[in-house]
Amino acid sequence: MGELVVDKHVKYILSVEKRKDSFESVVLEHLRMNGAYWGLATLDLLGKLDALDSNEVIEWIMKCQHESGGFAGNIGHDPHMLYTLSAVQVLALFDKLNVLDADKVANYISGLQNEDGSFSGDEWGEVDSRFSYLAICCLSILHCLDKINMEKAVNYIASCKNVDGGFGCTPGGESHAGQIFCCVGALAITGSLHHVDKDLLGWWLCERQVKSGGLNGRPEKLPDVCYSWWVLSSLIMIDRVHWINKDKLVKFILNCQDTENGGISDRPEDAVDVYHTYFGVAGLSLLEYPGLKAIDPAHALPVDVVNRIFFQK
Ligand code: GRG
Ligand code: ZN
Repeated sequence: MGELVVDKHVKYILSVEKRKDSFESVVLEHLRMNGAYWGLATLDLLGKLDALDSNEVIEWIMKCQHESGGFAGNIGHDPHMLYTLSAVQVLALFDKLNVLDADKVANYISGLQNEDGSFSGDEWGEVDSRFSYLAICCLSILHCLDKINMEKAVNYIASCKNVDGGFGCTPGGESHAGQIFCCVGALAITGSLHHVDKDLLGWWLCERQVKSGGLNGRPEKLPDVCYSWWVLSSLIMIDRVHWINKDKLVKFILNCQDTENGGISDRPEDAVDVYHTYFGVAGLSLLEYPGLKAIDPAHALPVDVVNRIFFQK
């Protein structure tokens, strides 16, 4: 079996960061804040965050902030909860949370909580349990969880639970591994994991492993490297990670590498992208692959960064 080609992946991430006018960058322009988080978190897990000029990144991030306190995906775009969390996560990676007015960001987020405890993603109002996670994770990093109605927020997430033990995007919505990560992550951060039926959900999650060793996001679907994150992080948070075959999953992820030019794809032989590179490396970190920083399954940040946030002044 091949090994993780660390230097190639570092080179790949740095080259995408520089290629701001490439096809991929143009298509993903509105998502750049997300891309920054995926790319920089990958570099940090690989121990190479210092390969990049942090001042330039931080300056650009602050230009994406709106009067409302929320962040956009790029300069001149509209703010959204998704980009707001990515911006806060990248600043946390660089140990630069102090450049933020935390209350201002927290007010933007708390303003998106609805009467039933759910959250909208932006001013247009779409509701999804994903947004509950984004809000709770972001406020947790900013030490501002007291700005929302936590009891209602937790009850809303619990109302998205299904009879199969999984969670959907709204009450009654089909269980999907991505949505399960969001709901379990938010419940973990708020100390509310008693709402999860760990054995039932653990069983549903470990059934996501297919013959090739990879994980899918729901029954009958193809395996995909990103579910190494969505499924595995959830299994870890409910203490059931030993229910899957770790060695086979490591092999599946390593098989999705472009060993020549770097980067990881969704499944073997497909084209690589930054998103799957991040979730592949993050998955390997959860699997304790040697040489990688450990990652926190709930906050989706390296453990040393999370420790700095919560145990250091
Ligand atoms: C900080 C890690 C982190 C996340 C932020 C946005 C978010 C919170 C979480 C998204 C969770 C989610 C819904 C992930 C699923 C993404 C995905 C691969 C969707 C594809 O769904 P389908 O139905 O694909 O197109 P399948 O695999 O089911 O065929
Ligand atoms: Zn994927």
